Amino acid sequence: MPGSHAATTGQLLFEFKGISYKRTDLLPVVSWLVLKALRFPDVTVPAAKIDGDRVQGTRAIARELDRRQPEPPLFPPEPDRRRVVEEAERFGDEELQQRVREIFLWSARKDRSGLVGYLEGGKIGMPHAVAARTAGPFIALDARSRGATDDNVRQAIAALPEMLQRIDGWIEEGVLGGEPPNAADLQIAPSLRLAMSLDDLRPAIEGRPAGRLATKIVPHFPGRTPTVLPPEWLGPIAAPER
Ligand SMILES: N[C@@H](CCC(=O)N[C@@H](CS)C(=O)NCC(=O)O)C(=O)O
Repeated sequence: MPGSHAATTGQLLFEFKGISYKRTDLLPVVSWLVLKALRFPDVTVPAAKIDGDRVQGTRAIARELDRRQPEPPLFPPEPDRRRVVEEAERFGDEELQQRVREIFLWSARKDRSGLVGYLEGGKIGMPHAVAARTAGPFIALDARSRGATDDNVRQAIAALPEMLQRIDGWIEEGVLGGEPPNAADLQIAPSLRLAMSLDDLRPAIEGRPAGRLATKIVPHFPGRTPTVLPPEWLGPIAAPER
């Protein structure tokens, strides 16, 4: 769906290469069945059919697009610099993306009032308001299957300061935030933007280099979730008292 951070990375990768694509929007959980029916090996998006080949996962898509169309490159040519960008990309995929997913799914399950916004522009075969109103069981199932438990979400929030520090550090070192962006920029920015769509997390992100980079790469990210997390969980990202 339009508010999926991983799917946004998929789109950014095609757009970066200037390769046209047709987007199919799928609601969470329904997507599992559709992807299985289309014979994709896994049940996650982005999942792309490129000239008939099935390529699934943000990192696999980045490499496949680079292989098919080397210019503009998604990775620096020097092996040492490429290694660092690949590590930042891996962190974005395996750590940041999942932590943000846990916090988002937990929050969306608690308060579905903002859910309709994450469908903005999506063609899902039914009115968005109806999808949002009936999303409860789907969000609950998704949250359970993706480990959005109280414990995991508390840990995810506690891990945020270090993750943001790491991203700011990479920006300072020039690993991220260069012009043009690289695969790690395109991987990390949508996860930060999804995090910033949560009123609970935005204040901790928007004013720092990580937040500015995310907004530059993804100027508009759909959806907004009101404050819903227990205040005592937010201690690790609370603004220091003046
Ligand atoms: N880390 C992988 C997986 C992406 C992923 O988990 N995507 C989510 C959407 S953000 C998904 O397909 N979820 C299916 C579901 O949980 O229902 C990647 O970057 O491609």
